[in-house]
Amino acid sequence: KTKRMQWWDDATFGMFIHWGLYAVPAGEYNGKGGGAEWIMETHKIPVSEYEKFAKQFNPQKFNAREWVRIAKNAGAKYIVITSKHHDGFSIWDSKVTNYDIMDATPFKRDILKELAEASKAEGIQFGLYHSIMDWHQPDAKSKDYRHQSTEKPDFAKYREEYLKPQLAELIKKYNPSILWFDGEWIPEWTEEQGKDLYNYLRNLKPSLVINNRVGKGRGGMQGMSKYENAAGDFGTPEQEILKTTSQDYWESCMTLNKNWGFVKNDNDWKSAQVLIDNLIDVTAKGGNYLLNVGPTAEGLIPEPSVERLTEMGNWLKINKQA
Ligand code: FUL
Repeated sequence: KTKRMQWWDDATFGMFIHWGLYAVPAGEYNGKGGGAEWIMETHKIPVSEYEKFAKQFNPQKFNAREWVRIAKNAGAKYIVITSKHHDGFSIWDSKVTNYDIMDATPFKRDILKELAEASKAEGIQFGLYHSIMDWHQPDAKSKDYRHQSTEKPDFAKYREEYLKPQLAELIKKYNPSILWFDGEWIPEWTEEQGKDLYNYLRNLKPSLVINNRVGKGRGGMQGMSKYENAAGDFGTPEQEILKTTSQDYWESCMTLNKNWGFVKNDNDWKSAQVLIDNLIDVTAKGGNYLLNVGPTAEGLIPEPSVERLTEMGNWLKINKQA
């Protein structure tokens, strides 16, 4: 166990936020259901069509301070928000692309700046989820997801001239405590590239905490390293909790209903009791619990999510854990 990881290890509970253009279709395209943050792929929506959601993204009810307070009130010690999901859209003022919140939407407010400032003010650690896979950048097109175009992608160019500059920008502008990678399973990405990226980022900010999906080390949804010295600081079991205690750092990420991104018809909420039991289970086994909310295109965290998070916070307060 290292000093750098101490705060993260102690934190135990975090709030995940999946928010982007996919909140506009909200799980339905051309009258057909299916897909949340994956909707672009699920319905094979062409890039030029998907881009149109940007013009409709105008979340006037977004209040960064409110969101951070919801996390804090739940007893969460950190938040992790999607700076860029697989759809490739950047929810901050990026100088590397025009496919971002300032240039492509009527909203024109830097979401990450507002959230980073609110987190700092409320004493909450700020983290960013960033997808390596990118369905929008022509050079990033993976051979596993190339139905949408006939271009000849140059993945190394994307990595060096787009992915890395964006990450450097994020570190410089918003000083995140955590970088949470994903979309590493595409064949173009290798463990070696993961290690290189990990070192590059730690060099820019030595105290950074980075998940294991920066490399190819995770073994399935259980998310723990499948080999020695895999890149990254912690394992990422998804929608499940380890069966036994582990000495390795790990964090179980989970949805409150069925989906990560907002889906208007998803009312399949876990009960507060189940969520509290999960938190106890994870904590007892030495892990962290990263519980997800999927805000709406208006900028609101759905009420059923807020209710459950509030109940968790109340339980933690009664038990003097928060
Ligand atoms: C997965 C992604 O593909 C999902 O969209 C989500 O972000 C989840 C946390 O990780 O691998």
